[in-house]
Amino acid sequence: MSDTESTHSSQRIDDLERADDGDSEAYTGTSEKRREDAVLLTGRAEYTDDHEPEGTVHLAFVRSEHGHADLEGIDTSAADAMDGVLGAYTWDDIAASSSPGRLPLSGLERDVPAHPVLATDRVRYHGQPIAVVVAEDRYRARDAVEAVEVKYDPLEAVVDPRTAVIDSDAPQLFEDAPDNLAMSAELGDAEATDEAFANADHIVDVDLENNRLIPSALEPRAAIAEYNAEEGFTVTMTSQSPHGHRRKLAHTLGVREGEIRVIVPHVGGGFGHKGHHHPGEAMAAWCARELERPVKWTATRSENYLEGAHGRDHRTTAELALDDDGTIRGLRTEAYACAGGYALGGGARVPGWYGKLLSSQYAIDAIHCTAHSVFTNTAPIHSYRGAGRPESIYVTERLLDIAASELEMDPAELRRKNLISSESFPYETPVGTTYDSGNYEPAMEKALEGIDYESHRNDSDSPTKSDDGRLRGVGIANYVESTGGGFESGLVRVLPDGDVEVYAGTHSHGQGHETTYAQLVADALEVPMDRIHVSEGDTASIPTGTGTFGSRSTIVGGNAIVESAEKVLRKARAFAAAELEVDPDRVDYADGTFSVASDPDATADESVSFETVAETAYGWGVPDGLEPGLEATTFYELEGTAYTFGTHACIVAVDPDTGDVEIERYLAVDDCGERVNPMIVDGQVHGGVAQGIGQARTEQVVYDDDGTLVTNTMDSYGVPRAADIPTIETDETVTPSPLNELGVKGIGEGGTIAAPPAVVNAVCDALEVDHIDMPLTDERVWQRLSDLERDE
Ligand code: MCN
Repeated sequence: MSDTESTHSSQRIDDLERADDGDSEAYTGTSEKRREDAVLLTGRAEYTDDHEPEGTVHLAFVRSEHGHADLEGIDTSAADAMDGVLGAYTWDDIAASSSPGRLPLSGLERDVPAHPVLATDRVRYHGQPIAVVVAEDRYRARDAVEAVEVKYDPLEAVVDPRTAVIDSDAPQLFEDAPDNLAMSAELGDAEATDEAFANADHIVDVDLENNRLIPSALEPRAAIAEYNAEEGFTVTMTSQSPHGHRRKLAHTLGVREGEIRVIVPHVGGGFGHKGHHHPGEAMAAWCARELERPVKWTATRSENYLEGAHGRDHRTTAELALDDDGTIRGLRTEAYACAGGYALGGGARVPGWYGKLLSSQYAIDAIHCTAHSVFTNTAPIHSYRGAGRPESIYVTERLLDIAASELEMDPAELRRKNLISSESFPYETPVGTTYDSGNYEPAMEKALEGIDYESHRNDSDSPTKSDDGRLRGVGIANYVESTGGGFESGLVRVLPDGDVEVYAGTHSHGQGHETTYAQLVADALEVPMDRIHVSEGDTASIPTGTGTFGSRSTIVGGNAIVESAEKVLRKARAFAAAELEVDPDRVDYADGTFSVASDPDATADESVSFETVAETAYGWGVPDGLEPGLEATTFYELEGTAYTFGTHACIVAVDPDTGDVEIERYLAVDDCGERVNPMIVDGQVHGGVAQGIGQARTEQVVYDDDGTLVTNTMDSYGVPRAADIPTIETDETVTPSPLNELGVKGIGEGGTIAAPPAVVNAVCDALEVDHIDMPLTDERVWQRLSDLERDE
């Protein structure tokens, strides 16, 4: 695949359609229209809340009004007595049942209790579930919630992770987690880093906050659970990982995985938080068993905000050591990362991954990173699009700009000087990460040229500086993104008429797997794409799976299904060989037809079609030595991690009177190896960049000192609006990953990683300041400009 022309968001989709020149051109690498979009765009797609089996009743939560409090009593009697209420339950009911009632917890050093589905005797964050009521309809359920009386004894709260550790008077959330530490992780070589700093000509530093975010998927979390003693549980729910949720539900309910079937219909966005296990789905299932009625729970937007896993929330001090000529010698960071009131799954371990990308695209002699994961009276934190990678790249890319200013060097030149050279791959960084492949300079040069960097930076006559009274700035950010990880299952089944079913353990919630996987399998089997039917989202259709997160579906799921297709084709070849009465290695296959290889005397009937082979495979006369059937399942495990990379660049104009920041241009140059569907890749970049701009400009979760969530609606939490997002221009380079046959890497999170530093670097350039913390709201930028004026 070669480099393509830049595309941008306003380009018509028709232009991107696969050129139909009649040749049997591969589907992979072409911008096939997303086949899933017809139902999504015409409102025919079924989401979890659309599913309502007969007899469904509705569950609503009583949630903590305090950030930190002891529970002195819960009275559900008035709610219980209300018309249409079937039951009201508290932790005492869970404790008296066969279910452990605690969400799974992994990898912590401290012996702290896991998140209970309903609070036991203390609440540790605003919105923590305390009780549930189930009623005939959702309105009565909500009314009944109001009738539950909870007596609290409020406690002092702590919401800032650094304060929670270093302030000896800070309230302690758990007895067995002294200083509120969930865990501390260290990466790199402290001694070597100290030495690098001791010998360096310059040291620059920054103290920064990576602002706390709330994933704002269009569809809130929801679950509907059905139960009967014969078949066990069927839980239809919003999930990024159907098999993962089955495993987690089994843990929380105290049943075997085989007793649960998880079905996941269309999902309206996830961004990480639908991969985690929350009390909602567990309580719906628990109540379904208790009441023997289908129980539905659908979060309101505010509930999603109160208790959906949040993201980021790091306080970091970081230092960079350099020589006079700009050679980077060392990098040192200490981060305090919020875990929330409870650790959710492996969420409290996210800061442990954080340091692994601190090297970004640069050859740095020594790095040392300490990261603390800290309990505070806030909603649990887990992975949100990027999960650790945006936090680390932001630190390094901010330090680079601060260093460039200190050394009076051009920020692009400083980056160029320190890039890991293309001959150095695989490259091991000082924090123990091995980058599989990379060629950083061409992507960076493309971005610089594309954004017209030189004229913005150096041409004093350029009209771009301040011809309309606004302050112009240009910012660039290089990034790497770890993608892949773990195993994935992929099943390919050829039906007797030659149609092909594909099942994967991943679950698309906007990424277009139905199209992408069909492209891959159609190419592997050399059959038309419309004969491929892709399914995800039912634990009954495939033994197990891992799920969609970590930008892993294309690289791990894609390779799993392609390997299964190859196995199927090998078997089909054996059937064809028996039919043609030759050895399998004498059988050629092209475009759906098997024929005898290079036999000059071969006649037309010495060929057999894919359909005929499929029919034979399931028919009465299966040739001797062959088992009937034409299907294969692969559990594909990716050895290592594939590192996507790129450079994003933008131009901003800041109004000095109002602080308004307009992003005048944004260009993303990304390299995710081979692209299966370039249009979807562009879409992924657009979405990620929009979220990254949201973090840079408008999004900030605010808790008050008592631990009350202030930003609990879309009115108060700054999800970016369409007008905040500029036209996003995209371009690419292609450096295949050597770790997998397809040469692909993931792309799902690159935008959220690169956009925050690109935008902040541009605004800092415009204002001629070293650093401003995100989000760069108009008010914050205006304030900074006023402070600068006052200091002059
Ligand atoms: N792709 C490709 N070639 C590649 C890599 C990817 O063509 N080399 C295309 C494929 O069409 C694929 C899509 O890009 O379907 C995304 O692939 P991949 O990078 O493998 O990411 P995943 O499918 O595993 O998706 C996960 C990733 C993550 S971690 C988050 S969070 C996220 C994201 O994707 N959440 C999303 N993108 C999202 N997009 C939407 N619309 N909604 C979300 O919630």
